[in-house]
Amino acid sequence: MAAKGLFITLEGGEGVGKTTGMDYLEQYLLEQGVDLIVTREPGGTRFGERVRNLLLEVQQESMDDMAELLLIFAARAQHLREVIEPALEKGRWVLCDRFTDATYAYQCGGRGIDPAAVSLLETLVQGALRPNATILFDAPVSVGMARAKDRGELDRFERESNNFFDAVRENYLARAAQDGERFRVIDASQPLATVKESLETVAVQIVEAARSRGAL
Ligand code: T5A
Repeated sequence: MAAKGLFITLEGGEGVGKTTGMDYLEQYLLEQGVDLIVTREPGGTRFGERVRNLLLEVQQESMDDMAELLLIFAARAQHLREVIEPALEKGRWVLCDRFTDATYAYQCGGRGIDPAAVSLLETLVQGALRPNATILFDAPVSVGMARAKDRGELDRFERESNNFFDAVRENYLARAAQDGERFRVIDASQPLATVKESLETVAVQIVEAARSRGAL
């Protein structure tokens, strides 16, 4: 049976440079001969992209925090069954822009939902599947928000307060500190060239580890 692929997630607050970093990482891994797919959350399927629109669009009526959480996991269930799990089974690597660490950071850190509720849904929807490696792009909230604002109209999350985003960042950093084996933290406040260098160091480590385990 073919070896299972690697599941790599990119995380971080608003506008920190995940999408830019993803393009760079994808290019690097392709050059190393990795067979991969790139996807994102919320989204990644037709159903998930519709849920994404619901979650990100600015609405007249407020969205209940639990409704938001369940929508995120509904999109995730579809994404796992339709895209992520089949790719991993075929031995392909999956690069995903945000995954369940974002739910802990935003819905628990930001919204104040009990992490036990997220943990229950995580087990229900994902079973034992967790990312093999997670790259956390970390920058002060003011840096990420300035980049996001430069890009134009802010979405429903981007309109949250600085306190909300400080709590998101703290939650991410605490999770990274608890699981140093899975997380690699990159200082995303640096100029793009420096961020790319850090990303390359991380990518080399991931590829070498995969080669030494015979997974590549
Ligand atoms: N969400 C998601 C939850 O609440 N719970 C969940 O479980 C999940 C999965 C998704 C939203 O959903 C929420 C979180 C989010 O609010 P998103 O589009 O994935 O939205 O998240 P965003 O952070 O909004 O993604 P962005 O595309 O806005 O930000 P990126 O990808 O981090 O940043 P990027 O690469 O687009 O860069 C932003 C700008 O900065 C420049 C880029 O050129 C770009 O213009 N830039 C730099 N400039 C200077 N120096 C650098 N080092 C730079 N790096 C990038």
